[in-house]
Amino acid sequence: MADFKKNDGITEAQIAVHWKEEDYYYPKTHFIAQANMTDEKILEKFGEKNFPNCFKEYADLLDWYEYWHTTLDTNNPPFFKWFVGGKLNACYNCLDRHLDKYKNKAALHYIPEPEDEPIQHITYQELYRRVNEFAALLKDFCGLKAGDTVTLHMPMVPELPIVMLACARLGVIHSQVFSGFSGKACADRIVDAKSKVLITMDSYYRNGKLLDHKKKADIACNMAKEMGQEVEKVLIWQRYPGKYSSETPLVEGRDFIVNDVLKDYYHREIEPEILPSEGTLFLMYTSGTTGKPKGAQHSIGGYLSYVTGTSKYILDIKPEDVYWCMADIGWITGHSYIVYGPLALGASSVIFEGVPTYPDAARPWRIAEELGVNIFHTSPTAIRALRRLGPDEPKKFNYHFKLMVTVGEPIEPEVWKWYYHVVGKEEAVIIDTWWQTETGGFLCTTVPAIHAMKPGSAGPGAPGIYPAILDDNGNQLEASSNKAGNIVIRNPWPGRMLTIWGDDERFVNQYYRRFNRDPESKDWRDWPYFAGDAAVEAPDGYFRILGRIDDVINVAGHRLGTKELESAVLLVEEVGEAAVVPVADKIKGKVPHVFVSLKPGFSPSKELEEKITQTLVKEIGPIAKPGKVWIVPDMPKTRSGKIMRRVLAAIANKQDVGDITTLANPDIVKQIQSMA
Ligand code: 6R9
Repeated sequence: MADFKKNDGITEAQIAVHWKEEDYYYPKTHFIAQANMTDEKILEKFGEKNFPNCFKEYADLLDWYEYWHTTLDTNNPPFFKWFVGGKLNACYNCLDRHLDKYKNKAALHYIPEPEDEPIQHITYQELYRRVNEFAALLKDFCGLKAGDTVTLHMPMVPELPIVMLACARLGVIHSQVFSGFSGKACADRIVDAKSKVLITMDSYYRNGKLLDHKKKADIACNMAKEMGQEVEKVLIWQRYPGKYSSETPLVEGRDFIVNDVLKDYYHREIEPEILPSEGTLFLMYTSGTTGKPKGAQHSIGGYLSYVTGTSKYILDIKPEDVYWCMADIGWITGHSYIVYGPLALGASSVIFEGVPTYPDAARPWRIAEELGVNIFHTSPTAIRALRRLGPDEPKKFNYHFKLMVTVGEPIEPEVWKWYYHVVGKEEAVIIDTWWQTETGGFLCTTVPAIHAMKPGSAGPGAPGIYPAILDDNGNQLEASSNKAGNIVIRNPWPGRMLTIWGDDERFVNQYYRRFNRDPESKDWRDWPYFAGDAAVEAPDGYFRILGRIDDVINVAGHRLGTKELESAVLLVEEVGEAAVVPVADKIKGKVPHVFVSLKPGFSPSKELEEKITQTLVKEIGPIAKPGKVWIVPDMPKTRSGKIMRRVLAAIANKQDVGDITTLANPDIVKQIQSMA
């Protein structure tokens, strides 16, 4: 545990908080009249004196084969366990138990990108049947059983939740890799998860193009093999059943077309496995501060309780709602709030292929009108893009949202107001939900029928979540201090990951070492969860999130580790040193800027800049495309030789570089500035 790296802490810019507080907005009575949580008494149940039993409220929304004997086990902090002794199955809770009442109701509405392809409406009965068949295939054709891992590299198609739920039925741990990620990124995750099976699709649509996705599977398998992990079977779904739509040939003995193999499993039913609450449901990889992505390992009982409870009380989902979350299922938002939470409640959840602004910026509103969507969930990046490209489009469509969500990054009050007035037509409540891959579900948000909204501010802790702002020495900053600091969660909660897959030490170091008061303590109060975000608490107890304090760049709501990007840039032969810094961007929130110095004998050129860009796209994915590549004569460095990323970030963001007198080569700063 000695390798704990103290982060650079809160920057000066973050400490001084000078903004003007925004006005409050209030939920309309028609919303309050129908909401799932309107009674402040329920909220009071989540008060600190009822911890941890308050979370029984969420767990009781599920069906358990065996009830738990211990709500929260804190014997081995920070490895907290929830609902210990309880037995359940996540797939059973999302499907089987709804069949009596809802078998003919849509579980999923699938919207393919091409507008001339029909929307599919998949009932609970059909989803149940398809999940069972695929579970039979996983069991008998692949020999997978509870506790095994499998990697998915699937696009936004209904087959993705089908695969996830089939895994959950068997207790097989799924690890879905965002489809936009490269074959290399997929290989890293296959190796870390030790998966022997990869499930993918031949092709999918994005921005009007049918992309050959199977070719990434070949790259992933070849690279994984080089790293010592052999993928024995690749299961390939067809985007158009009956037709293989990829240029990439099948590999004999390894590759199988799911749509063909599945025929042997038609009409099969598989009993759901009876699994322990603290068993693992899935892995979700997220970028960390060192190069290697970390697999957030989520539990069955705690996670499912938490996402079901928050879907009910915060998203206000009811079975009769049409709920559309535009995130990709390859990110945590999609796992928690497209698949598991909504389906556990028997809702109708929309799955959307493509991007919100293609073929035009009216696309989301057309869909909302056609499907009667009444709950809408997206990110500030999407909202900014829709606002820029089609500011008046929402008015032309006849839809009515009761609730809208923003998640993934801080939202500027101006953008929030457009969302409220134009998209929400002043009818919808907005919740700004702050949380992370690691946390499973919402941490800060308003309860929509109870709390007033404040643009740009996430809100108080979610029910049963007690956040606090600590300075770098661990002292709590009072709400009235108007000072930014490290946001922590003072208590454990059921949605939090169990650990980092295969790396308990990194889990402790990353999230608990920073503010732990006593490593021997068994009292949860001594183990605040360190989120790695800077935030400020207003006097009303609302938290405003300012962004990451460590070196993770949040591009359009997706986290990229600077170290991962730098490692990729260093693959370019000419590059001697690389530093990647986040730069503010009007649309995406942040984009990476790449600074490189060249090896001797090479000189800067446009071609080389392009080569670096292409390498990042190839190694990581299009999401990593840099806003600018700066080929600099030298990096600003400390005397001990460390690259001063802070100075580079200030230059790229056109800010004051601050004190540079401690640099080994202060003159370089002016030279780099002159390149801006
Ligand atoms: C759910 C998700 C987590 C990081 C998080 C923070 C940023 C998320 C936010 C927000 C301001 C919000 N973040 N929601 N910042 N306001 N409502 O996005 O998970 O991909 O792991 O990212 O995103 O910086 O630490 P993940």
